[in-house]
Amino acid sequence: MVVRHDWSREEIEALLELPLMDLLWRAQQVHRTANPGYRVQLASLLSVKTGGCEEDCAYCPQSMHNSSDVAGQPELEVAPVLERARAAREAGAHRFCMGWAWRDIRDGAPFEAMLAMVRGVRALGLEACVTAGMLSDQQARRLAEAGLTSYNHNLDTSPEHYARIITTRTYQERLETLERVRRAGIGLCCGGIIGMGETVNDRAGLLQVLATITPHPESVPINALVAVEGTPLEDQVPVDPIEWVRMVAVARILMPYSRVRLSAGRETLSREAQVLALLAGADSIFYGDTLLTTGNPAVEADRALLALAGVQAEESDAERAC
Ligand code: SAM
Ligand code: DTB
Ligand code: SF4
Repeated sequence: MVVRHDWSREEIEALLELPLMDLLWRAQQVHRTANPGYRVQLASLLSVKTGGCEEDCAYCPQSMHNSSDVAGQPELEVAPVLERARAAREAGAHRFCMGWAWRDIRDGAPFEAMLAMVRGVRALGLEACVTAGMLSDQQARRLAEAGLTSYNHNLDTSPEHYARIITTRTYQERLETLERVRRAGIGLCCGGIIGMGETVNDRAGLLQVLATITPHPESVPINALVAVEGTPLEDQVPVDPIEWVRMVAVARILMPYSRVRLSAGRETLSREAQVLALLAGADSIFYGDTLLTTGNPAVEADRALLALAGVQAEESDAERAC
């Protein structure tokens, strides 16, 4: 299969607007070639540092610029985080993702604790992912040495729509963070959000930036906005589930070997829409009843969803060794 990095925005917009049956057929062909076992990765999330963030991301309940109910809380310590990682592994997770509501990573004790968490999660046989804002080359190198599998830093939307969503950090700064992660040899997890008032052309613009990153990000989270009270986006109309499926399908076609992860927003999506998203080529979900601060489907519901769709969860190294 040819993997391209030169998609134009027009080509991508045309894919987003294909008749649904044609789009699903194309996505299926790519997906079945790239992932013949139809394995789905289960990734559990934990917010290590919640709330009180200096950035003004319009969607985020953790921003100090917004008046959501999320109160700033002290950071979790290493031992309880590893306890949660162990529990996630017991529940069947393959990757454990940890989030910090920071503009950028702070050196000193909090960073040393982050490194200890990464080492501990890896020692449990799980993939480790961190999302904590911008970082320096030195911090990226130390995270790589600690065994970090992947760093999540999203572009969120198109370069044009971005300034309507975030003003305290530029698109260019985000791209530079992604470069630092790559230079350190850490896997890249980078995606965005739909349902923030963007046009189809904006969605194509986001996908174009992602699909021209060489090599493609190893994982691409597709979030549907969770419109949280107290954020400037609290009144956004929920995204049409079929548009969410289209976004997943086009991400799959453009980035055949990347994990396309169904991220925020699944709690309010029907079982049928989620099955359609799996059909469209999604091969990962966030697994566990909370994301960072908002809800996610229960573990039992997700197990039932995978069984219904007839797809298997990826096994962790620990399970494989058994
Ligand atoms: N502070 C770090 C950062 O911004 O990179 C890490 C945490 S941040 C919460 C991770 C990502 O979660 C954001 O980039 C955004 O894409 C997603 N996110 C946050 N709030 C969301 C919401 N209400 N709905 C959908 N996605 C959301
Ligand atoms: C991503 O793209 N989505 C996840 C993860 N990466 C860190 C976070 C979703 C957060 C949804 C809002 C909340 O729970 O606070
Ligand atoms: Fe802070 Fe990240 Fe939320 Fe933006 S998305 S306000 S950077 S925690």
